[in-house]
Amino acid sequence: MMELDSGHVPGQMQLDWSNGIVLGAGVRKSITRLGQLKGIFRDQSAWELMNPDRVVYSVQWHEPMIPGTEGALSWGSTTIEPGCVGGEYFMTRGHFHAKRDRGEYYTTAQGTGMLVLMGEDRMARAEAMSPGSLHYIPGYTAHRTLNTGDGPLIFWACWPSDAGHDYETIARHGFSIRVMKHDGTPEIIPEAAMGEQAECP
Ligand code: M6P
Ligand code: ZN
Repeated sequence: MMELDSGHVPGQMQLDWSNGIVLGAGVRKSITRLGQLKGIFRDQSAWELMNPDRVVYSVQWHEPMIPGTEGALSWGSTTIEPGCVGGEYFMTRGHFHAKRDRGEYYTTAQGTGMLVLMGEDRMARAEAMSPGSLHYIPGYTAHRTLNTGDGPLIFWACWPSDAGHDYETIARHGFSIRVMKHDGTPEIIPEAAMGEQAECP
């Protein structure tokens, strides 16, 4: 079968919708473990005590065109495992798009979570995620997802293939709000108001 420059083999793709699985030729996959998330969680000493090999989230995606192709779209799922670090839920690294004006859609397939959105002015808000919830992420908006449930959080995403990921800005400045586990439920706390946090129950 013909192979495009992107490595994608044209052909029928299939989804296992509720489990976030992409089936077909040329599916890409990545796994992010705790050890790769230095500086993401607020409580560094709690993070250091945990197993660095523990999987926090995995992504699988279908990218039919060469990454960077203007006008092309990519499609994929993210599965965030349940867990927390120093009272903070397992979450994605989070990013702005390198091409800042590019937007993105998320929709939840399984589990419960929060989508944290933050503009370049650092104004932030969070949207609750549950099966069927649909989330539009406008351009110029950083986004990060957290699993607030006891099972996996699985959501689908569709993004422009030329959006790119700017992780550097988040690595330097973080998000302006955090979502903490407080008495078993999520609580949104401005970074500026964070005090000492309790250990995960
Ligand atoms: C979604 C999309 C992907 C992203 C992934 C994990 O599936 O937004 O582009 O890579 O979530 O998020 P992050 O890249 O911030 O770790
Ligand atoms: Zn994105």
